[in-house]
Amino acid sequence: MRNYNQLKHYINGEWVESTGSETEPVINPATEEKLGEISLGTQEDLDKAVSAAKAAFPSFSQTSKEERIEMLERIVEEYEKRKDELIEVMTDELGSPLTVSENVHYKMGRAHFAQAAESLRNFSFTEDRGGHTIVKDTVGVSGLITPWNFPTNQASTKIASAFAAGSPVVLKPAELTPYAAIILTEIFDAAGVPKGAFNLVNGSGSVIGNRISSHPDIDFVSFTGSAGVGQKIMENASETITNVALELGGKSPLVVLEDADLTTAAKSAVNHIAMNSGQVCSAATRILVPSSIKEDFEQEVKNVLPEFPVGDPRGGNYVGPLVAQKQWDRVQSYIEKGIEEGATLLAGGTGEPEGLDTGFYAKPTIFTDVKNDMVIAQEEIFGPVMSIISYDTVDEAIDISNDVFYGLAGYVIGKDRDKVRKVATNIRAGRIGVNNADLDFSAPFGGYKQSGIGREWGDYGIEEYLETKAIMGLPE
Ligand code: TAP
Repeated sequence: MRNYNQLKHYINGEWVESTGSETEPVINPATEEKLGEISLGTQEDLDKAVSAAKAAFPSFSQTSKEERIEMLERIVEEYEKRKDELIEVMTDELGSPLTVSENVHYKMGRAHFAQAAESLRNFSFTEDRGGHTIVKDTVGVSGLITPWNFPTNQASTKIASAFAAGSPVVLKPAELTPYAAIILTEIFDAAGVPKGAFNLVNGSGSVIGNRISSHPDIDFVSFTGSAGVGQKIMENASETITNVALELGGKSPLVVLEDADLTTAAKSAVNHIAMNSGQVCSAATRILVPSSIKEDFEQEVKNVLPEFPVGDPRGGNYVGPLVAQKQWDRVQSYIEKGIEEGATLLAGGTGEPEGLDTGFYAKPTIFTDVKNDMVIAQEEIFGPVMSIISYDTVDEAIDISNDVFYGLAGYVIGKDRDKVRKVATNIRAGRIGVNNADLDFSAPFGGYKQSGIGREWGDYGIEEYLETKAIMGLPE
């Protein structure tokens, strides 16, 4: 078993002691046992990390495209060497089932570095437009703040894009799941990322996160997490007119069309709330079903539910615990709210699943007869809770899909090409999945409305870390 204690921060190419003495325990959500501790960094630690990144900027931003592609490829090689540990750490700190740790968390983290190298190959940093030349310049020093639900993926997509653009970074991962980022740091070190180009400071959102979003030497802040914190980050960044990218979650619809294969649709719907215990920003949590087939769909959901067993993430189950007691309490309060609001409980409910008293396990919960204005249909629960909402016409399904503050993702399952196309093109969201289409890491990821600002992944992700300069009269 890996020794999880790492009380140092990584600044200017080396592991350094924290200037503070406070530490925070990291808890395994499946066993409720302490995995280890991290240091709660101070403002002084963060300021040192920013100074290191600032000092690295002139040389790192001037590295050639080829040098950066080679660096990203070395990162992929080192990442692959740490496969077993990355899988273990996802299971230990997040409670992710081993298969999900491998097939989702490990693979997504790797994919972003490989994709950034690939996107960079075809990326042009200059464009001659006759009268003038457009130059894409590195934005400067980037501050990255990541959440706990996809520790490898969320950090990797930001870091890969920043490195591709030549931007030195300072990363603050979530306190609940800091160890994946610690392994990533070791990977960058082994891959020869230049001194100061990558810096890691562990600590709280209120101290380190807050300082990142208001630091005068940070030129760009990329944040993934809750809408409330996103708003604070924007406020802080506005003092120095610092650019921000925000990925703030969603309340995504899955529109099941009348001619859909019901077993496929039911499995897909349940998978959305089961995968990662429903702690997924782009999960479909509002399942829109034609009134004419609602009862058949409900029955099919009940039939497929046992295919998603809840329990020990090391015991061959598909649904592990929630990340922490706080998240468990939050999910319970939403389930209570749904019952109070008059939705019909089709499966699950409050409390722990039978026999799972230790660990933060919640019951996969299916509500039906949900009205779109209920709290459980409007707010992001971030747990294994589904709301089935019925509709009569495709236009109504589109209206319901869009009647929410969020706009991160949308999904449609059905056979009629015209109806599928109509739903896919009319949902106001940044990413649409048709008939369980595979993920494509070169496609942009990000939200409309209160789901955020900006796009990550692939060439769109790289653009985030660039400024646009127009030069008139540039000599040949
Ligand atoms: P947040 O509080 O938003 O945490 C996300 C990150 O922001 C963490 O690294 C956090 O640090 C940091 N942070 C907290 N306060 C900050 C501040 N004032 N300034 C700068 N950074 C700050 O998310 P949470 O409490 O973990 O989860 C709450 C809810 O947010 C969830 O239930 C879910 O609805 C939503 N959420 C959405 C996403 C995605 S992918 N969109 C991801 C996670 C959560 P520390 O936590 O270490 O203090």
